[in-house]
Amino acid sequence: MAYAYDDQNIFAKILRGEIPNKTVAETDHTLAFEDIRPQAPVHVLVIPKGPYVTYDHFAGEASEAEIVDFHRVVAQVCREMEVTADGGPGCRFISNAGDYGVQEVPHFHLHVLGGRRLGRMLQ
Ligand code: IU
Repeated sequence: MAYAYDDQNIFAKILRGEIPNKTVAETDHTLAFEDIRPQAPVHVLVIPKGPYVTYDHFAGEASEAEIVDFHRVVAQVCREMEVTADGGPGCRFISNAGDYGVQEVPHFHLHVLGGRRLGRMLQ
């Protein structure tokens, strides 16, 4: 079954400029902005501008330019927020997908969480 994209989701509205956001970084293909309910001192969401529902949807169907750009923005966000693990304190990347992943917003987004020591998630 193919992914169906709902263009009324909240991140689609943010991308269309219908809802404000606190932008951290923006390129032609990618937007990074602060999460409205931060779970850590640094909590940035990185989203592609294209209509992708989950990480696997994006990774499978986006162009190489979109995929490379997205990941470069992730790296830029980590540098700007000073959460790289390269001599810095480190961070966590999370992307929830679908029902079992408890995804709230059906537009692919990567959470970048940092600024405090996070609890262990996977045993
Ligand atoms: P999830 O991975 O889909 O479960 O997380 C969605 C995130 O989007 C969550 O952390 C919310 O706080 C965040 N968010 C937001 O930043 N702005 C919004 O208007 C809404 C949700 I709705």
